[in-house]
Order: sequence, then structure tokens, then C-alpha cells
Amino acid sequence: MANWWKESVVYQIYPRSFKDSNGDGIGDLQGIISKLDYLKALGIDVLWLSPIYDSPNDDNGYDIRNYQAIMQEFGTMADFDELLQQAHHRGIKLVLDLVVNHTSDEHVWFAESRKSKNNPYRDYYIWGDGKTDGKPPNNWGSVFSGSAWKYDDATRQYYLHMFSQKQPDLNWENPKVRNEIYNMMVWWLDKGIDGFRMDVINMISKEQSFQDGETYGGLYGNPSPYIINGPRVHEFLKEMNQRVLSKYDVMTVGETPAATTEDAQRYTGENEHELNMVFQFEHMGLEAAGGSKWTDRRFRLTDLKQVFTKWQKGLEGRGWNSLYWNNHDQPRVVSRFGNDKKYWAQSAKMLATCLHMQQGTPYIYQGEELGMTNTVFHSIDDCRDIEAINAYHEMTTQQGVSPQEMLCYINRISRDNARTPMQWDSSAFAGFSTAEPWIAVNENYKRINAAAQVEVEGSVFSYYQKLIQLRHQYPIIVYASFDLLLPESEELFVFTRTRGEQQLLTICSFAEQNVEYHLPQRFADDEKQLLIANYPCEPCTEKITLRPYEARVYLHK
Ligand code: TEU
Ligand code: CA
Repeated sequence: MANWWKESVVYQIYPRSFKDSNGDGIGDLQGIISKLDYLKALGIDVLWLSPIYDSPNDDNGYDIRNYQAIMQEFGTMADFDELLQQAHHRGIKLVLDLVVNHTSDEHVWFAESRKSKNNPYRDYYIWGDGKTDGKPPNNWGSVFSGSAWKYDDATRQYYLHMFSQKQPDLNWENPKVRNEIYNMMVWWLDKGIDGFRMDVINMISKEQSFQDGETYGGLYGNPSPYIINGPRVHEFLKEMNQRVLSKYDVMTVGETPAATTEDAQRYTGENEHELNMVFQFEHMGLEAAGGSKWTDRRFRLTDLKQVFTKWQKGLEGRGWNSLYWNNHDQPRVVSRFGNDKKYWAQSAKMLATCLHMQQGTPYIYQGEELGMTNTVFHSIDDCRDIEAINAYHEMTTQQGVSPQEMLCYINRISRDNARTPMQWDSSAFAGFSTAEPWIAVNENYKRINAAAQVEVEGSVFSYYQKLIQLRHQYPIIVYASFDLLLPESEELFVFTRTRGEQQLLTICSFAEQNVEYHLPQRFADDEKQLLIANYPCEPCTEKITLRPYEARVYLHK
């Protein structure tokens, strides 16, 4: 079935780092409004904003104090209404982040909950007695290091926090909690927003035994089997859909770490009435070792292709994929899967081609359309992210990792790589702000910035523009089925998309030297049309030589 969100391209904004309008070094809503024309020129259909709600910012807004108020640093509700109106005026839809696995510990619900065991809000959160030896209820580790339980003096019990201590997990078993959340969602939807990206939505249902997890020799137990895709998650999402989402023409995308294609079929199947699509993590985990992201492993192309193919085939006709390389939690794609030095522009464009020619809804993360790269963290003091800072301290003091080694991992994989200010031009602070930003600007901003690329032929920005146009122009890019060619190649990622008589051939080289390739028979004639390429191409017949990180897309009618 055709749906607008299948034909859309989404652009993610991390408001803190996008554009500062009032010179305090922090991005804000008026800053976003001032760049709507830039986004319109890029051609995207939907904007997703990372959290803009009132928050003490322990985790940059993913710790919400009040779901129905705007973070002071970002502006006011009037600014938000203006942003929504201005976006809609340009034909751009607006999607907000829904963070309902947890709240801030400063949310009024938690302030009440912690007061006494018989407080009406006590069961809004997950409380447990410690063990007799002064240890927490179980051995679970938090995603942000340390135990997932925090002792609270007032009632001498522990509360569960899968993320920071300032992000207590909500108790979805309690129907009152679910009602509060549904009412809040309705309030935003009635304002006219166009959907939600749902933060760790596959963690909301916890297995109620709260038993210890496997430690694998580490400091803490792994809670995943008891909290990921938990026993009631589909029941809760069906309820949310029935009570709220089904009443609006909106899009939903659930963030679902560790979800398999079978899970995703259940979350996104058309007859399931849960979500439209999910963010899967398999391609983001290819360099992880022993469950830890803090490594210096490099990915193998055959693994990457296998993961993408599994998801393309797994959801074909049975759900819908989201396509992403980047978001606010991941390092920059050109540094991670390309070469951000010698083949910077070529590899940025090749990676974009590889993703945008697949089936699913593509997401572009701010700055990706400029080929923004990882930054350099000279010391832990340059980092702002609670995840990296906590991991640095835990691993260097308790796990025998040297500070130099840890800093090397942080440079490679930390989330702050995505969070440096958007590079608008070559002026001071990259045109992001007139004041020192909350996190340092990437040192390469004089070379890599929007002013140097908008309306510049051959730029990474204009290449993204073209990819978006192609998707809007050719339904085959949206709807055709996917097939991988050359599964064994460690150099080329080649795939077809087929729809009736039409076929699309995407050829991407991940190699740093020339690679010869023989076109499939059908494309060896001259009736094919070159839709896009990142190098100048002569007309060709059967054999082609691909240059480093070359990408080409041919259409055969
Ligand atoms: O992320 C959840 C999540 O599991 C990961 O993306 C996580 O941040 C990463 O794997 C750590 O290595 C979501 C948000 O996207 C993230 O920014 C928040 O910090 C987190 O939830 C808590 O709300
Ligand atoms: Ca500001």
C-alpha cells in the first residue's frame, strides 16, 4: 500500500547543535526556523527533532522533566508553534521524539514517587528492595556504566534506570502510566505534529522476575533478555496504536536496539497495527566486540552486505525499513565506512548512494549532507556525552584499559562525533553561533561547510539533493524489490532493484584502488540510463573499471 511516509526522506535535527539564534552557544528553535529554507532546498519531506522538551540535560534532553513544555534554552512554546507553522508552510512535516521508557528524575511524577512507598505515584516507576548484603536488587548494568539500580534514601529502596541515574525507567505495567503517556501524545498530535520517533520503544516491557543477567566475566549482568522486546511490548504498542495513533495520519518510527527481522515484522507489519518502521542496529554493531562498542575493530564489507540484504529481504512485503547511516548516537559515516581524508567527497557520495538506493525510508542526519566527519578529542575534557565520560572512568579505573587506548576508541566511535556544531560557513564557530559553543566545532569547518557546497556543482550537498530528487521522481526506488549481487566481494557492493520490467542497478566500490566489474547482461547494452554517479562516466558496454569509492546507478526500462 502507498503511504506518504514510504515516499518521504527524513532529516534529523539535533537542536542543541544545529543553529544558535541568540548567541548563547546553544542551538535553538529560532535557529531551526532560520534554516528551513536550506532544508527546503535540500528537498527533504520530514523533519525529526531530537527532544526539545524541558529537561535538566543530563542526557541532552533524553531526560524529560516536563513533556508539555519547551526547554528554556531552546525557546518557548510560541517558538515551537511558529516552527511547526513555518515548516508546514514549506510543505515539510514535523516529527517529534517520544521518550517514554524513562523520564528525568526531576519529573514531578518521580519527585512524588520517591517520597513514600504509598505515594499515588509510587508505581509509576520500578522500585525494588536491595539484597541483604547491601547490594542492589539484581546485577544488571546500565547502558551508561555502573549498576542499573540507584539507592534512594527516603524509602530505602532502589529504582531502576537503564540509562543514567537521572533517567528512572517508567513502569509500563501500570495502566495509569500508559494513560498519562497516551494523553500527552494526543496533546501534541492535536497541535498538528506529523508523528513520533520513539526512543528505545522496545525496552518498555520488562520481564517481571528481575533476575540476574549473564556477566560474561564483566562487572555487571546483561539485562537484555529481560528488557528488550519484553513480554508485553506488542500488547502495549497495539494499545497505543488503537487509542492514539490510529486516529491520526502520522508516521512512527521506533528505535529498537537488538531487534531481529522477525521482531521488526511484528512491529511494522501492516496488519499488526503497531508502528510504521523501526531503526534496527545490526549494521551499527558490526565493529562491536564482546557486546562492547569500545573497540578499534573495522567492519568487513561482506558482513555489511549480509546485514543489509537480510533486512531488505526480511521486510519485503512484510513491514517497512528505515535506512540510516547516522544519527546523534553514531560516529560520522564518512569516517566510519568511508575515507574522510584522501577520498572524502567520493566516499561520502558513494555511501549515500548505497543507502538511498535501497528500499525503505531514508534518514539524513544533520551535516551528513555536507560530508561532515568525526572530530578530534584531545582529552576526555573535550567530551560532553555522559555515555563516553562514564565509560572512560569505569574502563580506565576498573577494567585495566589505559587512558590513551580509551581515548582512541572515543575518537572512533563516541556519540559526540555526531554532536559537534553544524558547519554553516567558514566564519568563527562555523557560523553556528557568535559565542563559544557548548561543544567545540570540528577543526575542519573552514573546508567542510554549507556555504562552500550549496549551489555548488559536484558538492556532497548537491549530490544528496539529486538522490532525494531521484527518489521523488522514480517509484522504482521506493517500491522495487532488492537483490544482492557478488555477495563474496570485499570490494564491491552491487545490487538490483526490480519492479515489473524495470530494473535498477547500483554499483558501489568500497575499495581504494581500481576494480574491474562486468555488468550483468541486461545492462551491457546501450539502452540503460545513468541516473547518478560520483565520477564523470563515459558511455560503457560490458566491462567497467571502478575508481576508488566510485558509485553508479543505471536504470534499464
Ligand atoms: O538510545 C538508546 C540506545 O540504546 C543507543 O542508541 C545508545 O545511545 C547507544 O547504543 C549507546 O552506545 C536512545 C537515544 O537515541 C539516546 O540518545 C539516549 O541517550 C538513550 O536512548 C536514552 O534515552
Ligand atoms: Ca541559543
